[in-house]
Amino acid sequence: MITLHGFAASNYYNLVKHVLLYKELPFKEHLIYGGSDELLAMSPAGKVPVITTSQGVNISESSVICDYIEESYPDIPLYPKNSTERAAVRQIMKIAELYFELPSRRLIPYAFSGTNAPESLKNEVRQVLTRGVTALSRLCKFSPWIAGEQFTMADIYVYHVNTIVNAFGASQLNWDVLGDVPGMKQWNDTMRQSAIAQKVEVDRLANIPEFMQKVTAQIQAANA
Ligand SMILES: N[C@@H](CCC(=O)N[C@@H](CS)C(=O)NCC(=O)O)C(=O)O
Repeated sequence: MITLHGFAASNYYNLVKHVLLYKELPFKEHLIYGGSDELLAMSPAGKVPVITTSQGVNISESSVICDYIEESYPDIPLYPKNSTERAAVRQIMKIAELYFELPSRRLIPYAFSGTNAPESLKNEVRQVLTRGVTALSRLCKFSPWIAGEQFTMADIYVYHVNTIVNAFGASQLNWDVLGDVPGMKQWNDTMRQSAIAQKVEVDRLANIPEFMQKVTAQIQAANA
């Protein structure tokens, strides 16, 4: 059985969990936070999530884990059979990661410490997010799923990327980023209503108090 290591406040953790639940695979969850030797022993960059496969092999990096799960457990597929269509799905995922997720994450330290990000940083983040909005507006179909008729890995991936865009990019910049990608908000709402997304959200909310305690302790230690 797969073990999923990490914590439910992490959107990267949640997207892998969403994939496992969608594919109806049995798995165990092991609560672990960043910064521990135990995590470093499994995840070379010390990042969450990491999985331990049923063969006892550790794999980190969420998109790599998603591909591993798809290749090892193809019964409920999350990628199209056709390689060109698969590339289109992965292109959406990569663009969402580079131009939505990563710039939004740069604002997290300011949101957590309750300070205002410098205007220069906000401008940089705005520019990258604008590129993401333009690219995703060109690529996403929402007919009804993000890459077209088939529900794919990109639906799960971008849905969880969007939690970070909303929580940090949009809120810190006072900009409804998702609203600028035609069709994205409606699709995001549909995704949010799924039974799996609801379960993942319940677990996320349950983990937030403990996660925030860890974050606060880290901020205090850094300022001491
Ligand atoms: N590229 C990684 C990023 C994972 C990541 O940044 N995880 C965060 C939690 S959301 C983490 O482990 N943070 C702890 C740290 O950086 O020490 C992936 O796709 O899995």
